[in-house]
Amino acid sequence: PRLPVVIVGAGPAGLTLGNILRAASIDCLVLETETRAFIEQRPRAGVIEEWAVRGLEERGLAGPLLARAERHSACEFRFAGRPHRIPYHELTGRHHWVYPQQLLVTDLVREYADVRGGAIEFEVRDVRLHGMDSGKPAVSYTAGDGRRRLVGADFVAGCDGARGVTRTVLPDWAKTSRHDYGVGWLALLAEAPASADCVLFGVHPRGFAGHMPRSPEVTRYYLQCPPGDDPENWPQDRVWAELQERLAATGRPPLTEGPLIEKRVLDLHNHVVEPMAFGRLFLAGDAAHLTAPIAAKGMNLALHDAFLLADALIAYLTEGDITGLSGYSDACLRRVWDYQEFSQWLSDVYHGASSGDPYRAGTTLARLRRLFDSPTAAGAFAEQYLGETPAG
Ligand code: RFL
Repeated sequence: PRLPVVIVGAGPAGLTLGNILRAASIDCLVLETETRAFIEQRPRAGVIEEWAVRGLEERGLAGPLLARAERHSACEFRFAGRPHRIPYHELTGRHHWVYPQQLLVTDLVREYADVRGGAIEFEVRDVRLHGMDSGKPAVSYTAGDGRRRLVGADFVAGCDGARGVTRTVLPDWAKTSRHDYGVGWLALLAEAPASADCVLFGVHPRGFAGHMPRSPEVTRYYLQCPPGDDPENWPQDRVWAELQERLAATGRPPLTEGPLIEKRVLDLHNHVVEPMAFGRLFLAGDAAHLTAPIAAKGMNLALHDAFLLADALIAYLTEGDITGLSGYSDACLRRVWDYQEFSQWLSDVYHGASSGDPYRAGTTLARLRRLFDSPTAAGAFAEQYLGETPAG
């Protein structure tokens, strides 16, 4: 069999792409290593930028999100025991939408497979790409029934995330740029309601701490820790004591504690693959660029790529217009690099005070003062935080 598009990976990038292609009556097949139940329950991101929500809405993919997501208007830094609110909606007219990634994935799978009649295979193994720079590109994989299959595909979308395989067929001349922050974050999910009406960033000499509301029952927290630290070093009491201390601020109540239902250490690093395309292969999302959760950008970039790739594939497959595909990598990478730069800036703000380097601590303090005292600086921050940048 031969298909116009095979999509490897059923994350936000792959499923968004599949949905848009199906709406244009383009046949595709999504291949996913995990089960449907697993991807519908995998908790990760939670923040979606307003332009991305608009993009989903324009493509008929935001129904449940618009009904259930919370809109946030501000974030708050906590520094030297004091709260500093950045009212980003007042500054830019834009919001952040809080909607757990697993709910978005659930909505997208349902729409793709159950409503738009898209083909999807779960629990596949050993996906391999063949002849991406030839006239006969194909994908082979072991299906759930154990049989090896070979599918011809005019185009392959590599949407298989940071640990995927599609990226590995890029030729030697493709460039991977890496940045290691040298910092670990203990990523936590607490069965507890949020402790504030917004995202909190604790910049503290003991290390960064973050509070990210997810749902009425669950809140994500982050605690800076040494890279490679063992989550077992962080029993419940220690976690809450550190969070309470790093996020304390006068006039604000203590955090609402609850059982920790996820506890894992992330070593913060980023990478960017350039170009994001090779022959008939087009990468999208984390498969092409990993962004540590510092600025909550990864899922947004995955959606941005998926919108551009879908439009480009539709233009080519329905009208023979190649311009979108030719410009795809450059168009994605503008926003990717813009967000990389912001993540680096924000990482310095988060981690400078605890770096042990008095020079970095001094420049961090200067950045924070500017952010708190200058409406112009706060406005520029808000623009980048919300992704409303000229790069888009
Ligand atoms: P995904 O979501 O990783 O999906 C890839 C899919 O491909 C499957 N797969 C394969 N399938 C077939 N063959 C193979 N060989 C395969 N290898 C893998 C995987 O099972 C999976 O289903 O990539 P995608 O679609 O590019 O989406 C990217 C986002 O998931 C990611 O950027 C975000 O989760 C990052 N992120 C955040 N992003 C935000 O925008 N806002 C946030 O608040 C935010 N918080 C986070 C995050 C990531 C986190 N972790 C766990 C790294 C918080 C955390 C803790």
